[in-house]
Amino acid sequence: MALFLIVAISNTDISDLPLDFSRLRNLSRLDLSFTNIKVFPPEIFELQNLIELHLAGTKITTLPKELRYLKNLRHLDLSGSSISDLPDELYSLPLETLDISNTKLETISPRILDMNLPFLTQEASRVYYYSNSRGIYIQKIEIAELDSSIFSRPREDLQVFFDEWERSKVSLNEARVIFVGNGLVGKSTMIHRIISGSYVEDLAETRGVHIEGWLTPENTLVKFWDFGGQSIMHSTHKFFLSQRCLYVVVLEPV
Ligand SMILES: Nc1nc2c(ncn2[C@@H]2O[C@H](COP(=O)(O)OP(=O)(O)OP(=O)(O)O)[C@@H](O)[C@H]2O)c(=O)[nH]1
Ligand SMILES: [Mg+2]
Repeated sequence: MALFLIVAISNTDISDLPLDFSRLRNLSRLDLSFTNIKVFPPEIFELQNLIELHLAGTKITTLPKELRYLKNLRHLDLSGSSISDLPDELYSLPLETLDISNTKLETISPRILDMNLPFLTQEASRVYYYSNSRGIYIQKIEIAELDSSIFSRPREDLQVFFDEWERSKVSLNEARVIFVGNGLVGKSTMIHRIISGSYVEDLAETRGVHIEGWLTPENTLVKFWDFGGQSIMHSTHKFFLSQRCLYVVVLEPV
């Protein structure tokens, strides 16, 4: 007989779980939202049948690596909590919903893309268990190291962004040169001229962003980021603008 055990002690003053709490081996849903809990209770790791865990509005700042023991966890609600970092172990859980809305993270790992879940900006229903709301809820999220509105971009843009972002964290003998400007002003032609040394007419219109590498005689890899200039692309540019790169704004061909 399947036994579903649910414990909801949300909105209470508790700050720890009782020691023998871990004996509730069949617990499937645990709601500790808006309690005074400040540290992730280690008793939870024993609850290997846990499917849904709510820690919304708690003062928990970090999730321990032991999170990986919760092999059946499908729904994790961290909304409005004090969480500042997500451990890599989180990304190997079989999560169907992750709610990190209203949180302030210092950074976020590109591994969040491995979860293969859509990013959702609406408010989450608090009853994930009965709903089919698969996704990562990111309403009002703030991430210190990046502009969180990047998550509204298509997945391919996100992958390019995160790949480059990761690479920029290690010291590479590399430079980044970003070409922006309206359509048909000669951005791609100029890049082609620098790389090949020749002027070629009528290159194809650039769609999205095209990255081309050029190894200088000094052995520095210069990466040219060539943005499509159609106005529809302009809203994408800001996600790729960062410090430590050279910008070339192309105005018109002569
Ligand atoms: N006269 C003149 N034409 C140029 C020059 N550079 C490029 N062109 C021509 O202008 C057109 C557009 O050049 P592209 O390099 O594709 O322009 P782009 O800015 O990359 O355009 P998008 O990819 O649509 O954003 C092509 O027909 C080029 O041959 C230039 O210096 N002088
Ligand atoms: Mg172009």
